[in-house]
Amino acid sequence: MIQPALAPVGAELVAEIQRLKREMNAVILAHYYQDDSIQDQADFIGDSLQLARQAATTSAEVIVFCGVHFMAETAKLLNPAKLVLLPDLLAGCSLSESCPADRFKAFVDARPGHVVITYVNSSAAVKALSDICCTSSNACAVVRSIPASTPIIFAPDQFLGDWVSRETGRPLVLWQGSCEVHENFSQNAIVRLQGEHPGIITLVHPECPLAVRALADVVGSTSQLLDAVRTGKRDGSYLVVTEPGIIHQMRKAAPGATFVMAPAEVGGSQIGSCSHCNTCPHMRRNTLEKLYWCLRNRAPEVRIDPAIAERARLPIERMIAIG
Ligand code: CIZ
Repeated sequence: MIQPALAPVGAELVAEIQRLKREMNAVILAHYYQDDSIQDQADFIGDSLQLARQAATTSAEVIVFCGVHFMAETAKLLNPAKLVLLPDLLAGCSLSESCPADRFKAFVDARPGHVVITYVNSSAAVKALSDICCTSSNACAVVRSIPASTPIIFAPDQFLGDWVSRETGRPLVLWQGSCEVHENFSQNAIVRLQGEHPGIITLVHPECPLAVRALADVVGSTSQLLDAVRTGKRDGSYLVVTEPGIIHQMRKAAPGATFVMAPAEVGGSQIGSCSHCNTCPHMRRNTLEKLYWCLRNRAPEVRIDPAIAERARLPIERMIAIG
């Protein structure tokens, strides 16, 4: 199809997105790390576990996944017959890329007898090598579901794995992957901000290194951090140490509260911190305009090799069954 040169703008763009969505019986799922403007067009906003659950039960014919590639792949694995669209197919994930399937296979093969737990932030090919998946919301529950005598490989996030190991008291064999956003928050800047805002409540994602988690009042997944705001002080101050897209829903949950974004470290602590380097460049590849074109063109579509999909589905279904 030949695209007209320009997408509509402003209110017309939003109206067209909603019209196309209704016309094609599509559901728009958006992750908390998406731009505010995309979250506002979504039918469901959530973390990857909540969105996987939505994808597993939706009656819509088309799933438009506003997130990164592995999340849309999860939706496709759960809905092999449905059209699953991702506004920008290049919206990847540094964590997922830190665990290539061939190297992971060698790692697993070298450790027979281990149960393999894979964070959903991984490719379908890596999930296909796994026994069960987890998200940051349910990682501890998934680890606890494995008999205490069984050794566990946990991949790909070393920092999430370290947190889960400390929370559950279970030793885990960790793949040494990491998320380029979460591993880079500035410890010095967090300490400085805590000093400047006495009483501020520090919310930290478990993909952050131990030294940053040690500064937290609450460590949890995006939905758990959002819950901490929902149930916390309505007029409190919160220091948010995860991708700042989540702040859009936090502000809606507690309009009277103050939210301070933690900055990233640039060039080592001697050089300083950057308040713009904490957004995920991959998540932010999706834009409202690309969402419009993807509905309009019914593309780009997420596809998975059927042989890989067959093996990758089971670990996700096992995770969803754990709840
Ligand atoms: O699991 C997810 O959705 C991610 C990437 C973060 C979180 O904690 O929700």
